[in-house]
Amino acid sequence: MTQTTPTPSDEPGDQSRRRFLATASATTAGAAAAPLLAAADPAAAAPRTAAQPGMPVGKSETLAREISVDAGEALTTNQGVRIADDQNSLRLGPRGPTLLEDQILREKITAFDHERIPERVVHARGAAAHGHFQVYESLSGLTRARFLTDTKAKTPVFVRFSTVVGSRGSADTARDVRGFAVKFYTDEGNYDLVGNNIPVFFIQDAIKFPDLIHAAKPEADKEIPQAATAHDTFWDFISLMPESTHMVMWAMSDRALPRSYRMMEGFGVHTFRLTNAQGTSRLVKFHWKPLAGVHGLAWDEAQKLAGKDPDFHRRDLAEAIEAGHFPQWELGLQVIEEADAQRLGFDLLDATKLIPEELVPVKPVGKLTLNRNPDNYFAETEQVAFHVGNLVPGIDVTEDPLLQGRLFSYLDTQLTRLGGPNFHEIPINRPVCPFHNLQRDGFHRQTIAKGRVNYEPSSIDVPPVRETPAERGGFTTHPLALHGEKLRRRSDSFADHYSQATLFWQSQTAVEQQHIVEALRFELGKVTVPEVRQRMLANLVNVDRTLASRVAAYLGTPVPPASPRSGNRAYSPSPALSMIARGNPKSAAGRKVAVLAADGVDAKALQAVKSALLRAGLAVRVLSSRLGELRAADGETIAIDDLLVTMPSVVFDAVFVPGGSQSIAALATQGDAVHFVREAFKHAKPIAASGEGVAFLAQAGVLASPNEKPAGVLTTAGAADAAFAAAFLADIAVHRHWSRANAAAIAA
Ligand code: HDE
Repeated sequence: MTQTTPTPSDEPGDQSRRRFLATASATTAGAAAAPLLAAADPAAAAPRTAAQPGMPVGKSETLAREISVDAGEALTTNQGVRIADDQNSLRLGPRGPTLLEDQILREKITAFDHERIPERVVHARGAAAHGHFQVYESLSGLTRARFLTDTKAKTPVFVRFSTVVGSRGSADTARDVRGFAVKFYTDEGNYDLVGNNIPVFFIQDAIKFPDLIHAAKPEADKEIPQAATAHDTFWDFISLMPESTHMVMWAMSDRALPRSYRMMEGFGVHTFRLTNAQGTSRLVKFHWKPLAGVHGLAWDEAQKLAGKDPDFHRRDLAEAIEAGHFPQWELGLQVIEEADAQRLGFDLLDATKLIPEELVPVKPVGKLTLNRNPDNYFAETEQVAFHVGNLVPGIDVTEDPLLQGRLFSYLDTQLTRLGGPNFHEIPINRPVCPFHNLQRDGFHRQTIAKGRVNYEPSSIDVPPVRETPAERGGFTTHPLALHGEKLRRRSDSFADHYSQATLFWQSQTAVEQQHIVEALRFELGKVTVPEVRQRMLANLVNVDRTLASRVAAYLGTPVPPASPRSGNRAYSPSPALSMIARGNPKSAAGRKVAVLAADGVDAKALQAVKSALLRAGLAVRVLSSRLGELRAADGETIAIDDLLVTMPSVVFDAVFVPGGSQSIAALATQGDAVHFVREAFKHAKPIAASGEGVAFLAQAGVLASPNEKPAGVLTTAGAADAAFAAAFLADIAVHRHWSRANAAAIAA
């Protein structure tokens, strides 16, 4: 081994370093912490950085050591032994080889080597939060689940949102389905509602799930592309699986580009069963309706966000909770008597079908509030284990062949992902009610079970473990008479693959239809195999001929004849399926607004709008070309929150440009500022400008002239007063002003 020449050190030596450390510990938090440590253990009061007795302190130690102070908890090994030196491994002489004997180094490196656990095979990238759920009125007529019957119960929950296809390090804003998994820690055990933000699924039978995911994930030879469905293998599979067409329509809509986890619906997807104390069973579909409304991003924006802020959704969730803007959803139920299920005209066991809300209304039954961010991503968000089989008495499954496969899959995957059968003992997965059984041992067992009896029945166990009859709260499966041959066959009632895809298409507004066409243009435009494109177009003809011809026009190909189909049920359009037509609460709370400013800004205008927005529960950031403070036209100083270059327009919902001739003259010379408003305009975002700010919008090409009034662009030559701020808030509540005629022509 070649020895390197020691770096000449300009350090004055060990003595002065010790003096530095002594001063640091006396003048920093260490001074306050020392008595506490001393009270617990006099030995702990010694500076943590002091060398072990007999161990010389080297001359080239790291800065980390120099700035460490004698505060906080003692650093120890996993055996609780205090560590005197966490900067140097043990070696033979200061320049000699490291000794294998160094148990501290080995323990630390070994732990590090094993930090990663297998990521989820799907839904690998997620973000989560804690909160609670409370039912509005007792649902005892429907279910005996206590968290749905006891109106006083504030059931703790942990909710994990996710993308499906991308790996753990992929971007949040990929075009994808979002997972919406809720763990209810009820006093009768954990109940998991493991849903998505799209109410139907791509496939009908679990046996096709590995194929679907293989096709959607990066292609097997080059592992390209990451977190994207726009590639040959996905569309090859989809084009050959007509049952996927309905969900594909959703995935091509703005539902697959949520503005925020806080602004998307959730669905249990499958039909489940609710059973009451009398044993009556009814079929149910679960919905989550966000109180902040359902809103999406523009596709161009989503792609740019993937580079500029790949953590956009997880940051948004964490920041909203930190700011006290707690995300909330209502739990909604669509309840169907078993006898009525036959009359719907489709099969409720088919996960590619939804029940239009106009046919069976969604009844709001309770509220979910997320109010606490996790303390540790790995311990909570990564280690949480959801399972559709985590059921409580009063909620049961149906024979949906997709759901049946899931009942096997979740526990199975978690055995590997979490390293053995005891992951229910990990704090985030533990029930909050007592749990006790005769399962024993295995990797990572935490519980120390007492006594010699680990079987049942037993006459020597005092008190013995016992079952709980249904009437006292034990879980029972709803009894069902099922008859049939053993076979591999799909029910004929699952055969209609297009009627609900047509329903979805026809329920969208013109703008939303255009976005679907553009999404298909992008996705199929990335497909390199012409036959796959043709097959997809032939399927789209079955959805709607105009849709197929609009996509075909972009692909430069004639519309092929329709692919074969079976079944054709007519539906009336369902406004509830449209993000726009369904209507949204007229509130701008929880949105994020940028203010563009430079020295000489009109402070009055800036402050008037800013304080009105803050009062309405929005986040406001003042952006400039540098950090520090701005000197306003009237001499006031205004704190700058962020640099223009670090916070581009895509991370905001709206932008305000206050006047002030010097400020506007400066902004006009800054490409970042000009690009900011052009891009916000292109993405249909609300824009407001006052005074000289109006001319800036015209210079940037957002307005053809200062007098033009495109949708969602609010201007005033006069004062930015309370009425102006109120009008801006109303524009923000609309979210996006898609009707802007010339937005697509804007180069940004
Ligand atoms: Fe999942 N799914 N899934 N899935 N799923 C997983 O479980 C699976 C399906 C959903 O935040 C995995 O622990 C099969 C539908 C969510 O931790 C795995 C089938 C719906 C999450 C699995 C489906 C979902 C998962 C991966 C077809 C909406 C993330 C790691 C039969 C109702 C949960 C894990 C979290 C995760 C299997 C279909 C939702 C492999 C076999 C339909 C939200 O077990």
